[in-house]
Amino acid sequence: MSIEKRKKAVVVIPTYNERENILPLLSKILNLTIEEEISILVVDDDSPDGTGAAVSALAQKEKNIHLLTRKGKRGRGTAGIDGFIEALKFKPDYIIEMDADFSHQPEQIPYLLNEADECDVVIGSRFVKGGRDINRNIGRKLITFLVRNFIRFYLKIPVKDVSSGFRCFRGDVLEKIDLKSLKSVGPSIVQEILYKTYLSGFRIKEIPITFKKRKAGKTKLTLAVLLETLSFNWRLKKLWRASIKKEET
Ligand SMILES: Nc1nc2c(ncn2[C@@H]2O[C@H](COP(=O)(O)OP(=O)(O)OP(=O)(O)O)[C@@H](O)[C@H]2O)c(=O)[nH]1
Ligand SMILES: [Mg+2]
Repeated sequence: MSIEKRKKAVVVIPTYNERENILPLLSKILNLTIEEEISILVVDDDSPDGTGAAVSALAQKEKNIHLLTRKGKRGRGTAGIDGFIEALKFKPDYIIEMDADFSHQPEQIPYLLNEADECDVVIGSRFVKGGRDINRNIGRKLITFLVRNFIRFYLKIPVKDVSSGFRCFRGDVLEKIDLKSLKSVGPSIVQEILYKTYLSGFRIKEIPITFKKRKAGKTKLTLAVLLETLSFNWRLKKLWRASIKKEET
């Protein structure tokens, strides 16, 4: 009788001051009933509120919890890149990324994994049929609407939710896109990876998710971060179109 090996999934969660959210979130993920063997990698930028210390204490007891602490290197973008590079060392079949603040529902991780054999990247989307964006104020919804349409039509990515940070990649996709070459420091990393995977010809699928307002703690999205994200997206077209064409010749 042959015993089939369980596939491996690593969930990468960037954190900065998420002390109130992180332990309940980790517990929910660990208690999911799924076929895959799941590990969680928290990428914490030495949060002053002790997020890293809380995760570190749990990691002593739970072998599937891992912590990457970065000192003096703030940024959602570089945290994502470093997290993916570290996650690839686990030789995973799948890598999932999600926020720590319960905007992304841990119960929906199995839906992402279910689709991951049919394509290369599965995006948890608010804007396909069945997707929802609830409890957020009208101002945030308006910003999301404007940013998403600007990026979608400017970069011409045929994806409805280009700023979704709840996604599942097949491990080999992230091996192939050369993570070290990515340039984003802030949240534009979400679009930079999406754009690069799209230009590289990977198959992308969107499935509906429910996105909610953060449960506790404060947003890190300031006006400065928003403007930096927009200006970086403006540069993305030149940056990656040119370099991918060069690789092909
Ligand atoms: N490691 C690290 N994580 C970060 C940094 N900035 C944000 N994050 C994390 O990235 C995720 C998304 O950040 P949020 O502040 O929730 O940004 P947002 O989702 O656009 O805004 P809100 O949900 O309204 O707060 C969260 O898990 C944050 O803790 C950072 O500089 N370093
Ligand atoms: Mg959030």
